[in-house]
Amino acid sequence: MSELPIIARARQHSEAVAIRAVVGDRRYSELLARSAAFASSLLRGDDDLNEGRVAYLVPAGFDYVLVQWGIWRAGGVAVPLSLSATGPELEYTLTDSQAQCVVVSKAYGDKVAAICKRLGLRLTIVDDFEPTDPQALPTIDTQRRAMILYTSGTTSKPKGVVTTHANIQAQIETLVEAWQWQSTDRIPLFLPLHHVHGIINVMSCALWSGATIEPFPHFEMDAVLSRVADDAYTVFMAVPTIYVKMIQALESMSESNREKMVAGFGRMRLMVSGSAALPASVHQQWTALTGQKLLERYGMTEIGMALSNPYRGDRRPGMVGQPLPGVQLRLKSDEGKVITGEGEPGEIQVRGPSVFNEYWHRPEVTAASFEEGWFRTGDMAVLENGYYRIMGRQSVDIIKSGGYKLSALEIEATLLEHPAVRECAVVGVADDTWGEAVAVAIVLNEGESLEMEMLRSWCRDRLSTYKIPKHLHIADALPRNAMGKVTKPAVATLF
Ligand code: MLC
Ligand code: AMP
Repeated sequence: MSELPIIARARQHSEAVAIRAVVGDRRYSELLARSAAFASSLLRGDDDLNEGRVAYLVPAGFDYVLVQWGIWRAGGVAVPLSLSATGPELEYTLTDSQAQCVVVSKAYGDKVAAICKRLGLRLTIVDDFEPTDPQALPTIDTQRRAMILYTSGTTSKPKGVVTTHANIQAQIETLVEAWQWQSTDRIPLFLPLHHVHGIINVMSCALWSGATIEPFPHFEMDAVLSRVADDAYTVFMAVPTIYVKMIQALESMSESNREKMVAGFGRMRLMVSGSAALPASVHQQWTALTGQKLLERYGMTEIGMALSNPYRGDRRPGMVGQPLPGVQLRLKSDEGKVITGEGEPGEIQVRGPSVFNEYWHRPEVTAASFEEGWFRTGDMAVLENGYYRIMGRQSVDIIKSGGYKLSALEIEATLLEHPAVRECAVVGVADDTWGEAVAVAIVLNEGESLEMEMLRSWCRDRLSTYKIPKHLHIADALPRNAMGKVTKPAVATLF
């Protein structure tokens, strides 16, 4: 019986340590056994979940992997939820994905219990799961749907990006080859596990390779830096904000501490930055501090990783390199011409086995996002001396903050529910730490007043922290063009 590729790979290194944690090391053999048992418990006597969606709210660690693999081995579609999501955000994802059940770690039970009750969803606590007699697991074709990741964009609410097992395999294999993943690798995992950066680039590439993951519930700077000083890692992957924060921390600590950490970074075989533009100045500062040349790459939920600086060769600050193995990429000009030369900007379009299947139950949106079989990323780039450089995005309504993609429209729709707000316009403004920070210009209802702190505390139950505006401007009117449409570039100048 053929098995899912990631499971078959795990059997090849079953005695290696998969997850290293304070509570004890866990081997691949344990992941294989526990995920099979968990799959049986999800099946509850059925033969196959037949692509039923199973959502889960579990922090990084052994349980996260066993739940994800268990869902896959039972024939389900994995829908990872954000640990920092608010109640309304969780409810939206559970409803939109038509999840049939939710798996949580005990610590997160309270966060979802009431929602599950209201929506009539079965709630399973992974900590309480007791293996029963394992049942036969279904054979899963790799063309079947495997995962739905929610991503914000030019629609008000996030869309579910569906990938098949074959898509995921392609997204992993290209990175394992290009960045020479090895079974001896050790990597910290502190990025959120509802996005590709954490799920594919860090967790799945490591597990595919028989490497060891050291999980953190979120980015705990002091703990991570102290492990770096211990030489705990060979590979490190983070978003630019994390490099900015680490530079600030290293520069403000005592010289003797700094030396230990810098030496730990210097000895790693690979350090990668991605998910947002890495300013050339940060790239250079990092090299000056640690001697490491960061490898910058470019990717997207819908396509996995597409462009990368070379593992061996010239890693150029400000550039994202060349297409990864198996990725076909072209630039299309505003006039609809395929660009063949250097120096002319165009939209990045991507084709190949790593490109997603569809937006969940949105066939028109899926169709509109492809052109002649190429996925339209909405990102602009230019080829310069053989390397691609990202120039920005076509839509002003997409903001990248701390590596998270945010929709200005989604934030505006929420803020419009505030009783004092008559009109509002959300924009991203340049920020040294966050890349972009969320800023909002608001026109108030008559007689109302609003201050930053009042707005922020009102937002806390409704929006994840990183979506909450950092800047507020109260305006008499929003700048509009001759057609009466709000002009966002003009709004941005208000901050
Ligand atoms: C948090 N804060 C922000 C903020 N996020 N302020 C402005 N903008 C933001 N985006 C504030 C909080 O309100 C709080 O303020 C303080 O910062 C600390 O909050 P925190 O949540 O504890 O922050 P921290 O843990 O430091 O988080 C920073 C981070 C995190 C960079 C570690 O944002 C992160 O994990 N980002 C990674 C996202 C990611 O993986 N993206 C990949 C998507 S996939 P106060 O006042 O309360 O102290 C993709 C494809 C690809 O993009 O190519 O990879
Ligand atoms: P997401 O939808 O969260 O997967 O975010 C994908 C988006 O992140 C891309 O469409 C780009 O806009 C942005 N992105 C990813 N990597 C880079 C990079 N190296 N430089 C600039 N932007 C990037």
